[in-house]
Amino acid sequence: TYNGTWNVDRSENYEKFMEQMGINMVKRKLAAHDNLKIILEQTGDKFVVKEASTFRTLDLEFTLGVTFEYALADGTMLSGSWGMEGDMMKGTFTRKDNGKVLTTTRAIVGEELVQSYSYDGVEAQRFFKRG
Ligand code: MYR
Repeated sequence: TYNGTWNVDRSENYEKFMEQMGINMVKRKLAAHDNLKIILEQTGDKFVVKEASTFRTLDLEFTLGVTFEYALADGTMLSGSWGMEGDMMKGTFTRKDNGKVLTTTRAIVGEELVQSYSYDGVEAQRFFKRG
């Protein structure tokens, strides 16, 4: 189950990923230490998400397979949805400013939640531990 509190522990290639996303260096440096915390609560197809970081706190809800909008911390708007493929969450989101696609997955691997990100040929991962 994805339910619970997840604190980011470490990231792989996240700096490169943010660069590909067009995030400037100052923001990338800050984002590398954003202390991201995600609280997930799934009931059937519905997820309630609470996100907290050094940048902001945000509450949102989505339903699997249903398109919603999501603003990145820098204001970039995404539109897309999450689905389930087996036990893995797979999200496909489109940037509203340039139409490019960002895909992301969440999976439980051992004791960790691993989120992968892919955009414009660059991939990254962030690893979360239960809080
Ligand atoms: C959620 O389930 O947490 C809300 C929806 C997430 C949408 C996709 C998130 C992509 C985040 C990419 C961060 C990139 C920063 C440059």
